[in-house]
Amino acid sequence: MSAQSALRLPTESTPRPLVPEPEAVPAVSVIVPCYDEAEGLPSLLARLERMEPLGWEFIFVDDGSRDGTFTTLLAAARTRPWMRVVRHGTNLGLGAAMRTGFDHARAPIVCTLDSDCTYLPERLPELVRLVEGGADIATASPWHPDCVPSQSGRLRVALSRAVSGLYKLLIGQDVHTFTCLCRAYRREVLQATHFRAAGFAAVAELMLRGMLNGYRVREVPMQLGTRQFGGSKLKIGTAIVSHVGLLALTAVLLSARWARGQAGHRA
Ligand SMILES: Nc1nc2c(ncn2[C@@H]2O[C@H](COP(=O)(O)OP(=O)(O)O)[C@@H](O)[C@H]2O)c(=O)[nH]1
Ligand SMILES: [Mg+2]
Repeated sequence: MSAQSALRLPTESTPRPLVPEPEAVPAVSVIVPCYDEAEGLPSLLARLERMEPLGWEFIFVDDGSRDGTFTTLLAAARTRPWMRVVRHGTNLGLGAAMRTGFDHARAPIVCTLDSDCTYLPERLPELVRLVEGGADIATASPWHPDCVPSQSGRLRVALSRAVSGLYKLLIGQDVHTFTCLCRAYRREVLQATHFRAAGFAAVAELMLRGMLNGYRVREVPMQLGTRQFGGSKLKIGTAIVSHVGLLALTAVLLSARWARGQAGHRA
């Protein structure tokens, strides 16, 4: 891509990288989905700047933000070679942004990170180490029994906790948090695990489908912090409907697997 085309602002909804790709493949790609996060970006970027010695790449997916998110990201990327910026022309949702980010990730380990610093970016290396040590997926886990309770909004926390409890019950594995975006994945997991949800439910769907494919999940107890800038983009009603659908889908997939097992025994 020429420098000129790399800096032209896109108008269409097809995402494309806006910063030329450096040659070397990094050890870790971190996908940071952003929607109307202009207020908090300077603080996030200052923290990520201090992680530069790790040599990781950070791919920001701006999802049709209506504030200054995209221009802030573009301006920052001009002087930060570790940053790449991709944009959806319109808001397509968190799940769509994750898929776009994964399509652009080049490293053998791929992380996702909230842009609002409610999980400390500095703790990502703990998740990466678990994947390097053999885990397929490593997730921050605010609902782990060893974790300090969160001080965040009560309804938001109760919903996320309850949903994770139901997924745990259904899937029958000792994993406590299914809804946390702060994760690390072995690249192959993402290549083999397709998820369809467009919005927030994609985070749980990817984990559940991965587990149903037999991938091993490890958790790091990590406290969910309080948002310092802007507001949550989660719409509680939409999230409940999506999770009910996903619970039903998981039950169907588990029954189908059980039926296949029974047929295998009889054959
Ligand atoms: N790309 C993209 N990111 C989103 C969207 N909605 C939320 N996010 C990002 O996903 C992360 C979590 O969202 P947030 O609003 O903090 O949800 P909460 O932590 O569940 O309250 C943040 O980095 C948001 O900017 C979206 O529609 N598209
Ligand atoms: Mg948040």
